[in-house]
Amino acid sequence: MNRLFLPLILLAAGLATPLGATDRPNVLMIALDDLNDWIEPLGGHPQVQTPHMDRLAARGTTFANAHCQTPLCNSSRTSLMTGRRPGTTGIYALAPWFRSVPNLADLETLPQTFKKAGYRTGTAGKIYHVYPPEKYRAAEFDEYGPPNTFGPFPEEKFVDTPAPHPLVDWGVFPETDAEQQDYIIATWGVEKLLAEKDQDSETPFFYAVGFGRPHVPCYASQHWFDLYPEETLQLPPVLRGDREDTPRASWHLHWKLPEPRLDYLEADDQWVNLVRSYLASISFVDAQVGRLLDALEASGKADNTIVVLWSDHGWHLGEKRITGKNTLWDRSTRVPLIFAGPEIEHGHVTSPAELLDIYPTLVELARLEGPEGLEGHSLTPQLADADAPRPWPAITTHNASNNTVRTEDWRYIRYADGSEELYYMAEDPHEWHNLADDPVHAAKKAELVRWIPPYNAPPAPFSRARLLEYQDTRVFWEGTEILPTDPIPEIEEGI
Ligand SMILES: [Ca+2]
Ligand SMILES: [Ca+2]
Repeated sequence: MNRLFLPLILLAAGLATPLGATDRPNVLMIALDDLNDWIEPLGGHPQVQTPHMDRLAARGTTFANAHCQTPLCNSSRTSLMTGRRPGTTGIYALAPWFRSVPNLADLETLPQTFKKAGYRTGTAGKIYHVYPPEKYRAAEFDEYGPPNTFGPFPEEKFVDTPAPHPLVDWGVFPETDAEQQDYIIATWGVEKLLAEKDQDSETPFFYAVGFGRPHVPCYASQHWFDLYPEETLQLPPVLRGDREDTPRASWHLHWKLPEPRLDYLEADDQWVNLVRSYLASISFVDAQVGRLLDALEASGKADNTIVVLWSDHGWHLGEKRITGKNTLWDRSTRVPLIFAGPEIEHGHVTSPAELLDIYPTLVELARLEGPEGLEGHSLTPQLADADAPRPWPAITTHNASNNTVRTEDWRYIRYADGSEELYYMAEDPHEWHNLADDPVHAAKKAELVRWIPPYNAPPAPFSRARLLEYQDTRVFWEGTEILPTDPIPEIEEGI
């Protein structure tokens, strides 16, 4: 019998027996921030160079149709770490920290499940949006390394973007990789892994290392820019007038952002520079992933360590006339998701997967018992056989009642005001042609509508930053009403 299916049967029979502590696999979780599908295993950009994520994919399973549950840092990470949908918790925005919300305060999280089972847990960098407030910190992980800072920063911003946000910047900086906070974060991981070599511990480890790149500022040293010569750089494909068939509600999701619109990038001749800087940042952070993988191999523990690599959501670089996240299209929802390690075959899965699935998958691989109420589905069938059937689509929510359903070939979006989009991804991978009003596709639309969550919780108390609320027919962006006649910022009102 395939060992993988044994625990399923045991679980089904209610007889799950945890493995002995020493038999359990270790876990190395690697998180990227704002990394879209521009990695070699996903082919989102034809020129991107990510040899280390590629080598991880070469010994594991890549989920090529994986999607975040919400395209924003805090909410996506809260969903992944609690195993709950944003529409269940009401965490949609950049704040609050979920434990400050009374009905969420006691949720068991992914590291807690492992900690409870006797794992040694540690983290560095960006796993949650920021490190938990001091009083909650010890309950999440045993040990904390250096935090994410997105630094270092030059004395002045390089690019004069319309919103003077200090993080929204890009260019060649600093002089050496070793100055970057992500390098320092990786070093912590390297040291922890190398120490495992001489560690005679009877308990396995759960280490979570989260990088800040390629989230803005897209700073990387010159040698990473040299990988992407300006003269041959390919810009992402953009259809002029693409937004003419998307409803106004699609603009509400990213009404006013620190990230600039494509109009600005073109007017200020920054499009090539941003794309190049984003690619350079990706290759830099890929090298930090490589340092962790090298250390894992040197530790002698690679054969008994599950590696899972993910990004919290994607990022637009001009597509649909914007940069940044905060959309329900593939550019914003599609993410890298790669598993490697014991009981994981080499595979490329094209059926949908969700970041929400990471929690139940790791729990099952480690033969642990997760808490009640996890909303994802274990991916172990696909880790054993990439073609294993999967009946569920990927669902992404951005602020209450804006939901999208992604299957292998289709995407359906329904916004809070009832307006819709429908794309045949198999033939229209850039989501250029909205078919929602085409009667030819009425039956397909009806089939997809059934997956839209029937209820999205209202925003949790203290929600703020990137918060969109509908009150009857009135619309509020970060607390300020959007009137039906208001010009779309930086689009209809000029830059
Ligand atoms: Ca993010
Ligand atoms: Ca269009």
